[in-house]
Amino acid sequence: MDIRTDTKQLSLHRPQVMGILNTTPDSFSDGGRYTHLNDAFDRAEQMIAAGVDIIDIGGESTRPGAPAVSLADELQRVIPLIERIRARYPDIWISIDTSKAEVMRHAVDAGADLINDVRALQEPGALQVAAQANIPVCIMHMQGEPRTMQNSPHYDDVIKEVNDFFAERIDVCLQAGIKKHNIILDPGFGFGKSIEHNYHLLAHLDKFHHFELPILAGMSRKSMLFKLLDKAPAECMVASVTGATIAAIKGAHILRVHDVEQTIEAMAIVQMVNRNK
Ligand code: PT1
Repeated sequence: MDIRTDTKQLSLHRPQVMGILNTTPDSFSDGGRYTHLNDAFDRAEQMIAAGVDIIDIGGESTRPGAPAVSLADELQRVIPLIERIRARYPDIWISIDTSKAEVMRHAVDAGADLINDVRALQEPGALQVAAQANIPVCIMHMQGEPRTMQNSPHYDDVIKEVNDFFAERIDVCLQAGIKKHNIILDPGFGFGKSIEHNYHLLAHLDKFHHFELPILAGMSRKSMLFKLLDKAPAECMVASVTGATIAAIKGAHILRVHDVEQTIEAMAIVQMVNRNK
């Protein structure tokens, strides 16, 4: 299994690490736009030096309760950063984490190789932009909207409902002209799910392999880890690497993480175990 663009190819025979590069302004730092861009670029360089496979750039926070972001703000946060990374590192995979068709379009023009959409291309125009771009797209399951999704998540059967959602969205994507080999599936850890729902999904992650599509998993520093441990998100590195490791053992192909260096080490171990099966 692999993912491809016209100019790049990424083999998914060993788990691939997607490093999170957040560009949402930190309320504790009042550095200007330029400082912010420099800091984000420095972090991208660190991740590349560590051997990251994909850099995921997002300008809208989708954590529980996060507010919406305007199109202008989102573009201003992500586009200059994509351009700068692309100019300096032509070969690194760049992913754009957005739901807005306009952001997708500009990001692809600036050099993004993958569209990562937590709203699974359900916003106006997104399907068309993804089809036109002809690059891999990650479609994620979410119940509700980030602002309210954790209020009272409910499922009769979370595996079945995520499965049904994937089946329906794959159908819609194919009808819009997106190629099957460009679709990546993500169960959406933390998106309208209780702690129990999240661990049930992790325990049964292999139940999504029948689509024969790559699986992306993102648990890094999420409440399913830090609430369980009664810690702050930033103190959950070991738990995050453990979550990524379990997902990889259950066959996840791409792990979306903050702790790139540590997760790369863990994935080297997983790969050796897989090779000796
Ligand atoms: C994800 C993901 C994402 N997560 C993909 N993209 C976030 N494909 C952003 C919490 O419970 O899993 N897959 N883009 C971040 N979202 C969250 C959600 C962060 C929940 C934190 C929590 O703490």
